[in-house]
Amino acid sequence: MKKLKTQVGIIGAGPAGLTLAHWLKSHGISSVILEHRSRAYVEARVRAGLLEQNTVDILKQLNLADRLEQEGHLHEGVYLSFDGERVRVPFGELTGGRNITIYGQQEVVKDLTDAWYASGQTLLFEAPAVKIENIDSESPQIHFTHQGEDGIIECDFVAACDGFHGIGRKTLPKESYNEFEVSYPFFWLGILANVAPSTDELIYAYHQNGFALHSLRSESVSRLYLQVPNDEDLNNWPDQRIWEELAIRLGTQGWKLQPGPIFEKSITPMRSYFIDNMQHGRLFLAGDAAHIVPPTGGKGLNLAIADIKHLVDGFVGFYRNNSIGQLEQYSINALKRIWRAQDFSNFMTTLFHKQDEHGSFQYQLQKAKFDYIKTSKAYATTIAENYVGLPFEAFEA
Ligand code: RFL
Ligand code: PHB
Repeated sequence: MKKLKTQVGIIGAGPAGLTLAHWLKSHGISSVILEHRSRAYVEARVRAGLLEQNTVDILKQLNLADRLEQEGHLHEGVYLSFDGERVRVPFGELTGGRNITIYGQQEVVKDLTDAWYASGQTLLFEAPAVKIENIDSESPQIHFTHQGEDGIIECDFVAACDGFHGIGRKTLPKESYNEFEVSYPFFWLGILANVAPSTDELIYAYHQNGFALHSLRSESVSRLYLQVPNDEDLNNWPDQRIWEELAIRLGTQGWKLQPGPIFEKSITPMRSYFIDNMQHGRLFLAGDAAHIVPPTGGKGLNLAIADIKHLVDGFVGFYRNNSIGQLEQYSINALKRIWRAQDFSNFMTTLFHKQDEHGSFQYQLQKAKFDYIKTSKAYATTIAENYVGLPFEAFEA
């Protein structure tokens, strides 16, 4: 039996778990990370690309942003398109200079993993946590397996950063939280293609055929998404059909979408989910383990990092200032932003996806919102400040 001892036992080497580990280390608090999957699998998993200002600031502050600063793309605005009419929402002038950066989630994960190993710390890949015990005591344990051997982490606290399907939420006593869930009646088909982006900033589009999004990863790699029916079969979408449909939905006068070789294709369900308590005893949940938003606002990874800020405040209070107060307030503090992000993600999803017949009452509401963005600086500001991410002070009542 492998036995490890640390202050905070972390389950999951996604953005939440890795950021927590680094941030704790910067305060002299020890942790060990367990990751179910292999390093190759985690580093190849294609997901988010949009980093909020707060996320970039945190990674910079932790000295983890060298490559992000070199290779990430700063975006100072976003294009919104409706029935072929495109408007730009500028971030800088509406938010006092806050922006977003495009940099792949798996690149963040690579950078943080490299830096963790470079500083001689422990992260076990292919080491699933199988059980969390004694969370009501002052010395909880995480049971795991690694290389055919059983193991145990003895720690002061367990941080379950283990994503939507992890064991953290399953360990939380059922009676300690309420659960909220909405499933949308459409999926996203996402592609990565070896072609220069046909846009300098992201384009979100409503079209009578459905939603489309043009994002990017680099000067030579484009990331695009299409709204497709629930449970759609990828086989119905050969490359040519994808490019044709993207060109129709994103189209506007005088603009052309450049197609190219697609090297990754996947389908994602669209869901809003969260629980209204993220802690019990010595167990704390962060990131997708506690909440999922539909990706239309680009909030999931950013919310995960925001949770970590509150959790670090709590652990620093406990270890450095001998106070449990902040830790006890963790869920309450994190939930303020989670509610805001749930609302914004739902807003962006319902504004740009086809939900009812083109021309229906629902459509007219969507169009009324789009027209209002064009004419009202106040409305555009609301969108811009949520999109780039509200500063932490905005939630301090
Ligand atoms: P993760 O990234 O899922 O990491 C959890 C890790 O825990 C491991 N794990 C375990 N390890 C040990 N023992 C166990 N028992 C374990 N069970 C699970 C898992 O293998 C995994 O490595 O959660 P985290 O850290 O909370 O991060 C959340 C983000 O990954 C997620 O919210 C975003 O990817 C969502 N998202 C987006 N977020 C953004 O902020 N901006 C975006 O532009 C954006 N675009 C997206 C997205 C998600 C998408 N998909 C595929 C769901 C676009 C898409 C298409
Ligand atoms: C992405 O680049 O993958 C991306 C960007 C913005 C979103 C969702 C995904 O809203």
